Amino acid sequence: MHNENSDNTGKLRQIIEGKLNSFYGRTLDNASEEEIFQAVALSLRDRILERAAKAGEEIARRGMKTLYYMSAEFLLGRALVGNMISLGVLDQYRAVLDEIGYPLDRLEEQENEAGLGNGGLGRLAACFLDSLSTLNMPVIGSGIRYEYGIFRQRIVDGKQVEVPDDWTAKGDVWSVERREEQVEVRFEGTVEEVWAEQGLTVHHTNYQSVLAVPYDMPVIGYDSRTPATLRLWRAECPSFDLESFNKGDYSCLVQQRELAETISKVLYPEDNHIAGRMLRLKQYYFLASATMQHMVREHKKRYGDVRTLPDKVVVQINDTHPAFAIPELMRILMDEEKLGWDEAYGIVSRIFNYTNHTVMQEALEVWPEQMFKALLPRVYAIVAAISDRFSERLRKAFPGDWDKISAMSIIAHDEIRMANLCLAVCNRVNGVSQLHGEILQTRTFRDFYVISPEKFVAITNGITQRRWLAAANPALCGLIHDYIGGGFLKDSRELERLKPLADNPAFIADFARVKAQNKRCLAEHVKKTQGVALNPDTVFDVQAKRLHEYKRQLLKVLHILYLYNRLTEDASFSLPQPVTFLFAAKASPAYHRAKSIIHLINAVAALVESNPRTREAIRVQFLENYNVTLAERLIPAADISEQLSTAGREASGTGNMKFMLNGAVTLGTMDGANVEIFERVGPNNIFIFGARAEEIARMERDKSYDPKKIIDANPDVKAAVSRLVDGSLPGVDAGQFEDIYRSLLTSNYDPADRYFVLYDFDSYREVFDTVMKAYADRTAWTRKAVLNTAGAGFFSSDRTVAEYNRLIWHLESL
Ligand code: 26W
Repeated sequence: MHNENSDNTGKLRQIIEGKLNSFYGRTLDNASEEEIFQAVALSLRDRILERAAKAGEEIARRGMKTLYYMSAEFLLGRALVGNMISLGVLDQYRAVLDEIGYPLDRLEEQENEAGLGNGGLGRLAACFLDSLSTLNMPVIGSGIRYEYGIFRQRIVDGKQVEVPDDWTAKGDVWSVERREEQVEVRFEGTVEEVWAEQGLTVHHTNYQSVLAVPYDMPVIGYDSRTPATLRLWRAECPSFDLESFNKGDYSCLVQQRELAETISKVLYPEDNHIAGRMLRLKQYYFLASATMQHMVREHKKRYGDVRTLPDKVVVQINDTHPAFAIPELMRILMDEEKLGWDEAYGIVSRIFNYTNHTVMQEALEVWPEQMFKALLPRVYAIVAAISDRFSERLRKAFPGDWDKISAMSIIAHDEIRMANLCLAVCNRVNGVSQLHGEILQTRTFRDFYVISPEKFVAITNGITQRRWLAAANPALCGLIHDYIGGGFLKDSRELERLKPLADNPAFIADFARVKAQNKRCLAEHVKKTQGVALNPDTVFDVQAKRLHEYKRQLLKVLHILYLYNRLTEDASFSLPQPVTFLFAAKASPAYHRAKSIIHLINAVAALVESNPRTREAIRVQFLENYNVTLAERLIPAADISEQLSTAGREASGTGNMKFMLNGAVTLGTMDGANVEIFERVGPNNIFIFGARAEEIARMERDKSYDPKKIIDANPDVKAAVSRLVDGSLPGVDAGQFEDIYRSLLTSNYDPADRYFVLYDFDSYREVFDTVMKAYADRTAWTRKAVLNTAGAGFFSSDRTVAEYNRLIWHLESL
């Protein structure tokens, strides 16, 4: 055994050295740490690509159906350790890297994470690829290879500053460029329809061409024979056309080149809000067209006939952003493959499925009709035709009900509504938690549910336990492994076997020790990166997610101000133990109120710090630059998981699942997947507060909520809110937080306190009190933590993906 291991490490060392030699002309002695990282990564990529080659051949040979998972975002994070775990070579690599003097924990810092997403939707796509590969299902993820991912966040004087994220600055070791598979994407120009004997011919002239060049990143799941392909498209200018060059049109050419290359330049950092920007429209059509051209080309190469497409492919579109794929496939089938409308539509309507991720009105994607028409004349004509036919259907379904017909139309009021297009055409439409699915059917898309109830499904989100337990929390993973074996990595339901261990004192002690260790690690990391010392012996109470009003970071801030007031005014008031409130969140750069809330968090942190009595009891720390890599350190160190969204607004949440899996106890509203977490852990192991979704909906309907009444009736709320504007926050200009204050109390075009922060305040305060008392009984608390980990099996993305497969995709496993 010992010999075999040292043989293996010897071989592995040779392989890494070989990569150093052939790629960089270096040896282990003179290579830089960066080169070592690249060599190690390349050695892993080789293994993955070998499996991919075999799997690809087998999939083609058996004629297996393939899923195209289309998404404008894939929030992958770092790949190094995850790939080692998936390939089952982590220990081997660890040993070799120790031996050559580049311990893995240090080497992994060489990798810039691929942050090609904003938050939940993008990270979900990444978890799905891991799970699909783990289940050996054929999948191509299709996205955009943004040159700049989500911005890096610095905090300067308490305020967010955005820094460009040049994630490929050191190259991109994992990807394979496939230039020979490039396709051309056409924008603008004029379209002419010519009817001749052979049928319709469409002439598109004077268009602008952009090249879409694919970069394939293999993503391998745990112990998988079938790596997923993540195909990311990069926009390039077509090669110089000599004629215009000679005509002296040089500057025009340079302009066009720039235009082309801006398409994949940067990820839009808005989350749950969409402004009708032309460049964004270009990005989304670019993705759609490249993917559909590639899909049809592959299919024809393999099977010859586009009519069999629905037997061989299925497309899932991750929210509406890739929905241009629908008219684009129509275009290809009609204009290029010469099918008639009905036949083309029959194919398209069997292929596409749409996942909705938000009920926030401002996130529903609509495009100005004129912009759309000018940019995509042919695709516009197809959408208009789909829209006309759908309207006819609506007139039959709802005769005379013009309001309803207009609300459901695809094109109306000079706008193109992408969700309505998806609802009209797709085979299945799904919500991402049970509650969210219900809200889609009964409210958001109620009228669509009336005409096509069979389309609607709800599939609760999930997360991959490989990344969010094995990679992020090796200590806890090891502990679980020692007690119940490693089966849970492939079959998450095995985590249930931890349940009886909640009453095993040895296990409880081990579990608590791991948590304490993770808290120390986080504290060390924060010390290193931000230069501040956290006390790991305090409770770590964490709210980490995008900054958005509906997620109600503000509720927590007001509660901290309340605690500050009580601690400074009432000598008899105390907390059972000191608490560190950790916030981590990026705000969209144009979302001023969200940025202001970040500033407020930092101002409140300074206020708490300025007083000796409050400083002892509580501490507020904002952690810079929340991304996948930070999440992997932060989540394993959390005691309390704050999930405070206004009930009915958070479609699912997936952070809630990551915290739960890592033994944090949820303090949250009955929203999104929190409802299902509650059902799985039971009322003793979760802390629920606040108005339920129906109550909120009722108040919204009858406009009965008036936050002023709450302020007047509750002096604690009043005192906390007053702090926003009474000049008592240190280092803050007068009027700085006026806007936040007004958002709570004044209605202008928005209702006052539209997210019911003050309404839920008292309920939050009460439950926080209960949480603090519960935490004081350390054994009882750890028991709750264990039961959370034990109950998290359901929330594996393996289960989610299996459900999509059963209800929508119908793929076979290799
Ligand atoms: C185009 C602007 C834009 C960008 C992103 C609009 C909307 C989005 C996403 C739909 C926002 C998002 O990430 N939604 C989150 O999706 C997660 C995965 O399903 C859910 O768990 C979260 O509740 C939901 O907010």
